[in-house]
Amino acid sequence: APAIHRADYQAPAWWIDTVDLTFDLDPAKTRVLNKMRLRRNPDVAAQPLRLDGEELNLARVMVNGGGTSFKMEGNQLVLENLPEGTEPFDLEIFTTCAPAKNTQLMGLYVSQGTFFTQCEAEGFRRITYFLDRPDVMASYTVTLRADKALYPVLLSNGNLVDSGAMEDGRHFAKWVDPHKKPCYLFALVAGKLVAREQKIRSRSGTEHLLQVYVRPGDLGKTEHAMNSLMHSVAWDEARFGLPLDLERFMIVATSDFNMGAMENKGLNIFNTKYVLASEATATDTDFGNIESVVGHEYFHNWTGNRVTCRDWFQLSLKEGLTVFRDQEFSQDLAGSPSARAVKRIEDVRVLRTAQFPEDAGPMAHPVRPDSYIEINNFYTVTIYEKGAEVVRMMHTLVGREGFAKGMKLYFERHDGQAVTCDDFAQAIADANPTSDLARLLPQFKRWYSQAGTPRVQATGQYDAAARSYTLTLTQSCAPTPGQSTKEPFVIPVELGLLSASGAALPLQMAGESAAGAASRTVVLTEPTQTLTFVQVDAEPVPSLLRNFSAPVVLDIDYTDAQLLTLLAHDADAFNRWEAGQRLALRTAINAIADSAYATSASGIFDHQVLGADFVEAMRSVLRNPALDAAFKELVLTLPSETYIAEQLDVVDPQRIHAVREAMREQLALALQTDWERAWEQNQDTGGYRPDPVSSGRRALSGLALHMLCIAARRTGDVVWPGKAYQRFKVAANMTDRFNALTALVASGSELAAPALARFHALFKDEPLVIDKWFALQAGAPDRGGNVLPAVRQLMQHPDFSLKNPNRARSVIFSYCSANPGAFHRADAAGYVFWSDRVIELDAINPQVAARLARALDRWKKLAEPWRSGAREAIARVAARPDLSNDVREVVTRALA
Ligand code: B3K
Ligand code: ZN
Repeated sequence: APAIHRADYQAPAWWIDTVDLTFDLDPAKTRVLNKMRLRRNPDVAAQPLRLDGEELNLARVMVNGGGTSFKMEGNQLVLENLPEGTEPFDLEIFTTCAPAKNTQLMGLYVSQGTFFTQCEAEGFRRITYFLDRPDVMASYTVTLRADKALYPVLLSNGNLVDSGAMEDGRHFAKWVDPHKKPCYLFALVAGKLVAREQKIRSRSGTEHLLQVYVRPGDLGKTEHAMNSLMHSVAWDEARFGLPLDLERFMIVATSDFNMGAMENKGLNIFNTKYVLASEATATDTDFGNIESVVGHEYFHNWTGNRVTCRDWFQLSLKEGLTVFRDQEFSQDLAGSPSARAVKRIEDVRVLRTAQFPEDAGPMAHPVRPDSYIEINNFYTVTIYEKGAEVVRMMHTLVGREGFAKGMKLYFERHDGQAVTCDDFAQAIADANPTSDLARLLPQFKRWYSQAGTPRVQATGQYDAAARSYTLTLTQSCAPTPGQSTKEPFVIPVELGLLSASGAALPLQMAGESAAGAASRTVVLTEPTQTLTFVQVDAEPVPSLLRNFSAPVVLDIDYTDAQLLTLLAHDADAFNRWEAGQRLALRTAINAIADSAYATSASGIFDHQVLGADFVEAMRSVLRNPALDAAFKELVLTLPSETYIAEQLDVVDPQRIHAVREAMREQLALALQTDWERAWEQNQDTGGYRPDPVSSGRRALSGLALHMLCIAARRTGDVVWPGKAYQRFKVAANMTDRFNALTALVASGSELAAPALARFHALFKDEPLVIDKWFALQAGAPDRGGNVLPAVRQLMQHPDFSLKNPNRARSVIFSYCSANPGAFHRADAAGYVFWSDRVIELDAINPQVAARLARALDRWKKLAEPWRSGAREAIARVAARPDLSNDVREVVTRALA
């Protein structure tokens, strides 16, 4: 397939004003009658009407009630003899499709006997012929007809205006959406479902009905999703003045879904993973994810639906902004400054372990890409998470109030329109005319056009005689595919200075008459900038990029002593955590590179590499009564193998794994009594609540138990594995139960096998829990190459199915994308397995296959023999003549 270029954008030659769809739903053959009112766009040169369609059987085309000539060109239905002039006319198209055969889960499909749709990005064309592009916005009327016994619930976007019985046991429902929308926001659902309902009243006094639809047995697991939805509605109104604009807002859960959820107007469709939760079946992380995904989809109602994207290159217009909004929502709900910092650290961890590698690999692309072959490949961490960081920087540059004003102006200007990232940035800047953003807007927008992660190098120079401290900050950005040189970015750097003993120093810069606050934001715009601080009594410790104020890599040569000062004293919680991560990362990198540290023949790295200072600093954090448990858990967790690998030019995944495991074991042994205390002090009292404080306590006690089981493996202790097994058996909630199970599995305890068997027996009727059971085993630490055979075994398990995306992800992705120590085998068997699965999945579901294909993105960094093995496996996939566009694009770019 040819690449599509952003620069080639042209407005549509035709507008579709109204769409009246009638569905006769049948799994084998669904009939779709599509009556549209169209007119020529007078601003565009006359041309034939080209409607997109895929895997449709065309039965009839009529114009103004009569026959018409048409032809097919590839997947397009082309009509040349349409009425002249700009008067609207009627076009009627009758097609059929086969939802039961739809394994791609795009368009109309059947999941467990219920009909669902997924139209973003280009799934509507699999339902009917249409102008399947987001800048064509129409008013929809939808009539659903189906067997009443099999499909008692019939849902579509908007308001239910009519319903009733038909002959032969069938019934119908008619829905009218009061808002114009692009077709990617169309949805229908039909099946046996039940709903939790909640009436709410908005600030302005209007009543709304909220509904969460699930399969009958799941109603008891919908309370948290409903609470999250109510919080979302209230938050958007309170923080941005954006009310719910529908009488009825529905969420429907399905267990067969390609991603997390979808923001269809008034009818969000969700993966069950992001709806269903009970304390017995869902972890604290699941509860947190449900809150943020429910929020995310709800917030799209304004950022995405009321104002949508002009074309798919603008995807981050809605996704980056909506991720920023859901991150702020979760922080606001978390409440305390410490809980906010924990959420920020978690978000940055995702950015740095997933987006930074993407930005440095073959799929690197700007937040607003210039071209793509398959748009589904561009629902990426760059569009979403880096896009959110770009919005966050705007927020930093104009301030919280200024940003709210900017949002207001954005909706005043663009409500009901399909617009661009430029339009958004312009609105935020125009609402804040004296801000740095307004002053620097063209340069700021390089964040949209230039790919790659900028690096900021910082060096400090203290002049004792002048009592001044000079900080030199130099930015650079490596080439990315198609972009060999980069212009400087606008980089907000929030910073402060600490005395050697950790006191916050008031900041006074050269030329200023008095000292100001102890933290401020400096905006970098030049390749190199120098900042001079005066009235500084002794060499300070700089704390830079506080709260991760820009998505960059900060290179700075801290001494260990400086990092220990920051870890113990920085006023910024993010940088306290960051200092601990830098210390651990430095130790890991040195140990990996040091040939004096050999690994044994069986791959064990048996050396003490953590220094006493680091161990004692970790002990102080663990013992510090002023710190929250959630924060301690983050500080005591070593940087991931993926993050360590990103810091290296040549990657030996086995050595990284072995070194990190050794560091963990050392930390487990050296802090044994403190882990015991952390375990004891953070036991649950009272009922389960997934709030930040109690979930933080569970996270820390879970880590402690894990560390105690790791220590036990070395000391031969049987008490802690026994306690873990006991906890596993009696735990009152899934978080504690799963943490205990993880500790047994990850420490290689003999009790792991009986615990896994028991866990399966307990939860055999809970698919989302069985996903965890699969994922834990496929993600287990490798012992002598045992994980790959175990994964092959898991694929033979009666509960395994490649067709269910959650299940495929729980086994195959957990192994290929989340278990580097087991996946990167010297004999390349992991890579061969990967290539087989990519090919196999591609025939079923190209979107899921293309995600899996990304697992080897960073193959060029691998040392031999991994590098050659990986290249061969990718080439093996690429050699297939019958690949989808999705997988073809990924492997072609990987080999380029
Ligand atoms: N907008 C959808 C993602 C659709 C992905 C299509 N391949 C979910 C979201 O971001 O909210
Ligand atoms: Zn989204």
